[in-house]
Amino acid sequence: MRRKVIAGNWKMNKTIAEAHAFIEQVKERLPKSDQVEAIVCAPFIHLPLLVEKAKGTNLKIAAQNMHEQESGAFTGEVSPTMLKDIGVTHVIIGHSERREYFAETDETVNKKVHAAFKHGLTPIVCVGETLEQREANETKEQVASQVKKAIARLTDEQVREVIIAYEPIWAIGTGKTASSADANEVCQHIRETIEKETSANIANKVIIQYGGSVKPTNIDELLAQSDIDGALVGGASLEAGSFLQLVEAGT
Ligand code: G2H
Repeated sequence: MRRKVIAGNWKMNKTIAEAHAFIEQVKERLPKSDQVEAIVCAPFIHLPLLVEKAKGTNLKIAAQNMHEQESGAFTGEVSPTMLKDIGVTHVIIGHSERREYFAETDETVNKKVHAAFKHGLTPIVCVGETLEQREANETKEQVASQVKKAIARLTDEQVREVIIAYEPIWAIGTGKTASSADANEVCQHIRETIEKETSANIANKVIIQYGGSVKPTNIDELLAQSDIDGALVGGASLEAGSFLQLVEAGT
């Protein structure tokens, strides 16, 4: 039985005061269940505060991106060494917004996934198809290709720890969600792809999230699917009450 993993992706939102208010409201009210893992993926500047405030709670704190190198002349970037140093546990890699606006490729995603493991961070790897690809019936092919390239040259033990977030690009922030059956079909295909690259034993342990306009009103149906083990949530994770409802749905 796989645990459920609910991750809130704040994207480029919140001031320090807002981040502070959120964590104060959330930390005491998180469900005490080992069946669900709650993660907040915040902008870099909020990470030290959130890590500090989340101490002693079940809440994990994640970055939304990182550079693949440990240090050096990369102006404006943040390294895995720095994230590990401040107590971050997870990092989103290859979100479609990074791929679209910051030229991230399957190759950079793979480098970052390796760097994450090297530094003891758990990668949440995002994959998903565009509307054009969906309409051309290329969803499974596209997603399988992204998954294979993301996990290339990892050990089986590392693949088992990867979290995959399936986010159809046309469903992100648009209010459109893939039907839970459609989302599950793609998540199943991701698991089969991982099985072919590793083994059934490993593939059955990998956490696969769905993302794209998830909210308290549709999360139950998504989590009830056989191969959806959680959610990566943007808009609906920004407000503490809504985030708590989403986490509660995983219990
Ligand atoms: C997809 C998701 C979070 P939203 O990007 O990663 O955002 O829930 O706002 O569609």
